[in-house]
Amino acid sequence: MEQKLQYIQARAMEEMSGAGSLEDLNEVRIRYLGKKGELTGVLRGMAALSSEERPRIGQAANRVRAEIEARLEERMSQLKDSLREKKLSAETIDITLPGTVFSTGKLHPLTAVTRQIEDIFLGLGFSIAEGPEVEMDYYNFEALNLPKEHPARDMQDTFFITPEILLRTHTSPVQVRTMERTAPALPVKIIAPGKVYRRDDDATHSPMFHQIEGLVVDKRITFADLRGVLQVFAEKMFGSETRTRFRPSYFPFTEPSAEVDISCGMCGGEGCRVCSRTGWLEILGCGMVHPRVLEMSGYNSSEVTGFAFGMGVERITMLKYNLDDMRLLFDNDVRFLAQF
Ligand code: 2NM
Repeated sequence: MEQKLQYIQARAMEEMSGAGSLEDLNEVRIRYLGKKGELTGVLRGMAALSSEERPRIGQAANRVRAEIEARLEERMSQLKDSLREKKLSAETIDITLPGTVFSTGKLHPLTAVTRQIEDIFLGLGFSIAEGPEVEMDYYNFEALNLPKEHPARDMQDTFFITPEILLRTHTSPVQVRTMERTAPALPVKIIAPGKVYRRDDDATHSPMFHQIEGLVVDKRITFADLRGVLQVFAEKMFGSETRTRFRPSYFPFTEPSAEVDISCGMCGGEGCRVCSRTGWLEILGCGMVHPRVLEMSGYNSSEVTGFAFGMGVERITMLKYNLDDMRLLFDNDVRFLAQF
């Protein structure tokens, strides 16, 4: 009997080692430990043994059973591991294949140009100031030396909310608010970017457009400072070859005032279709802040001077990308926007 048990154990061990799959292993288990299995058969046969033999054989049979079960567990985890290995090595990933291409979108050209202008002036030590688009008549006109009966008020057709509240026609009210808040402290060195509104609508005018105005107020600020800052701006924005030209002009809030042209980047100043054969392109207006504007905002104009300038972001963008119709910037046609 004991010999038979040893023989069963030896064969069971050999067959478990030889099992090449979990299915094979399960068949071995059923063959030996199942209801009609070989070891089960031996245990049944124990009824015929004498009461002296029975405990000894019983113990031996249980030991064989335990050893088969232990080997069964071990072999099962071996087979599971090798199955997993096989699956993993079959799932090879070719890391040289191109990855999934995600469409990232891009900044609107007006946003890109605004940020570029901001970066240039931040680099020159300016801070960015913001203010309300719905503004009081006082900040938009009165404090800028534009009293109610002033003819220059017609230059900007205004959207009024009430007789005293309107949509700002320029970002100058932000400059005024900043001076009012800062005075008498010095210096003021800000740019004010943002939306402005005028009653205009054609190929070159939109009722809403974007402006960036700059303002420097300090002791001994001169027109030479203005020219230097705008020359640096022109070179950084349009290329280091760019020249500037200051033509006398008029704004109620500056004296003297000027309009600034840059040399045409298309023809280098020779004259072409882009610059209407003049060699120059107008980019902004500027001037020395009117003493009355400084005074109204709380500065002593006999001790303090300042310069200011203002540019249209749409105009700068159209020049930079050679666009002929401003409405392209507002249509939001992705076929146009995807080109930048
Ligand atoms: C321009 C042209 C000239 C300007 C003036 C001021 C302020 F608030 F200081 F008076 N802000 N911006 C100014 C001057 C704006 O835009 C064409």
